[in-house]
Amino acid sequence: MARRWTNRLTENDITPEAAFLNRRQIMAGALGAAGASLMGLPQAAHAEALTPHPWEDITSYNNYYEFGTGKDDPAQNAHQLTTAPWSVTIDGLVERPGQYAFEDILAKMTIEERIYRFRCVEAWSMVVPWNGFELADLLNLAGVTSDAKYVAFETVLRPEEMPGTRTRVLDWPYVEGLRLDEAMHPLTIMATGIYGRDIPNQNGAPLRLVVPWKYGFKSIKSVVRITLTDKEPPTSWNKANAREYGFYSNVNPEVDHRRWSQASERVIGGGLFAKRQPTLMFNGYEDEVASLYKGMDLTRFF
Ligand SMILES: Nc1nc2c(c(=O)[nH]1)N[C@H]1C(S)=C(S)[C@@H](COP(=O)(O)O)O[C@H]1N2
Ligand SMILES: [Mo]
Repeated sequence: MARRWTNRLTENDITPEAAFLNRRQIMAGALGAAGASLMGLPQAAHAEALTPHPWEDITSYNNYYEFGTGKDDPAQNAHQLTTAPWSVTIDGLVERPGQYAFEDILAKMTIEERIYRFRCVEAWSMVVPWNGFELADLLNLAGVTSDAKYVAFETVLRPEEMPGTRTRVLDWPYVEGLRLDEAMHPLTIMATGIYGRDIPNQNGAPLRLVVPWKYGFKSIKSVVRITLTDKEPPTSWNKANAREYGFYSNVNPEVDHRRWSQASERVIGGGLFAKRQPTLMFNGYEDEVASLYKGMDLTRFF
């Protein structure tokens, strides 16, 4: 199995949210765009020290269609979701199938901070300081059997709490899937927090998948079921439009969406810092994950 992944950034490198906001204000007041780049803000997309987006951006510009298709609908509506008690059913090709209570899972997991690039298929991006644990640790808790090849995920479906599910914009519940080696990769996490606080409902409380080298829609929210299978599982956006959304959906600047280019992305935040930046192969995680796809035609398996 994949080696444990070590965060390049340490706790000491994390910009406290307040300090970050403060610096942004200071710079917005004192400097023009040229000044900003002189100050060493990441112009090159390969900059190692990723500066997380403010809490406000991360929690007010969302995609969570169960609460509506507008970017601000989730922040308006997701408070209706009951997130406690919560449990995750882990079943299929596992040694210990069952309903795992969220608290029992948390008690056994090590929560880490992971500052990841996040790239939506709609060609916008942010940097998010997630808190969470490696999905591999959760799967090992249930004991994956040797015939398992894929992992299927399902979001909670509660029409009475989720106004968007009363329309047929997608085939509910929202479902996603990974190949087992992708799921076991140390970059793949289940997030339970942002900026050290509990993850807000609009971002997928109480726990959601985060796969940083894939388009954002793979990172399924508010997970209630994880099923190990030997067949590639159906995924919501592929079911909705198979020509536009493949199973893999790895971030790839060279494979365009049928209706737009994926070569660059709009960085959320606007104002002085509004800019497009080049999109990176595997969203900047090429060194870590390219080996998973060795020999695969990434145009065909998009
Ligand atoms: N259940 C569910 N999960 C979902 C979505 C959704 O509509 N429903 N949207 C996806 C998309 S398109 C993106 S870009 C990310 C957005 O995550 P964020 O709102 O935390 O930034 O969630 C993904 N997970
Ligand atoms: Mo997305």
